[in-house]
Amino acid sequence: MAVPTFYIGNKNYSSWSLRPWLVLRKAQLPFEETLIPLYQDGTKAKLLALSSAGTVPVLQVEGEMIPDSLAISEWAARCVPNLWPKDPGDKERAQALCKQMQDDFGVFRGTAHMNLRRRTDTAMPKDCLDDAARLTAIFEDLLSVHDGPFLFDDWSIADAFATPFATRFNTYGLQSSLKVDTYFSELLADEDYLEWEMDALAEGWTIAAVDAV
Ligand SMILES: N[C@@H](CCC(=O)N[C@@H](CS)C(=O)NCC(=O)O)C(=O)O
Repeated sequence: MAVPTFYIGNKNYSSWSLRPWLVLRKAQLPFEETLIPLYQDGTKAKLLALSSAGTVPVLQVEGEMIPDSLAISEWAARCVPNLWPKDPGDKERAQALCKQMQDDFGVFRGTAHMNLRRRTDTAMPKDCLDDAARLTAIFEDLLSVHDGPFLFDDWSIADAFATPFATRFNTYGLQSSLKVDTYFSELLADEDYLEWEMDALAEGWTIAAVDAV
């Protein structure tokens, strides 16, 4: 099989790209990375040439284009074992949580954008903080019933999906509980994440509206 090509957005800003990138790394599946800088002249045409969704990430496997971060993660989980929790109930809960992390928490995601370079103590609006608190309450519950250090004990795709949220707590100086803070520290000390972050810090592209938050 030819090495898959993985199309991603800017590492500083593209939370959707970070998630399956971490999954592919943990799966130790080889891939060639192609980065498409977002929101520049010609970006949308390049994205639409990859898939009708017109977004990144997209994984090209042989002739097949797989758009969507969760679909790419599911593809990786079909290739190698143990990317989802072993316990069937936990696996279902992890899959549902990933879907929720994709679709829900829109106020938090849309206000406190992922922006790895940035550190700010700008006060975030109450609805954003409430949305963030709703998410951390879910993490707190999971961390209370498992032994850690991850949401379902061993690292799983759910932790890849939680990682962009952890970065937002750093960027915007948000508070959470000791248990959730410890979990976020674990995610942000991960060697694959740190490699992604190093690349992000070296990028020259900026998205003014996101940097202005
Ligand atoms: N549901 C998709 C969402 C992907 C998405 O919204 N990607 C953003 C990048 S972070 C994008 O490509 N935006 C460019 C655009 O919409 O023009 C997924 O999970 O992969």
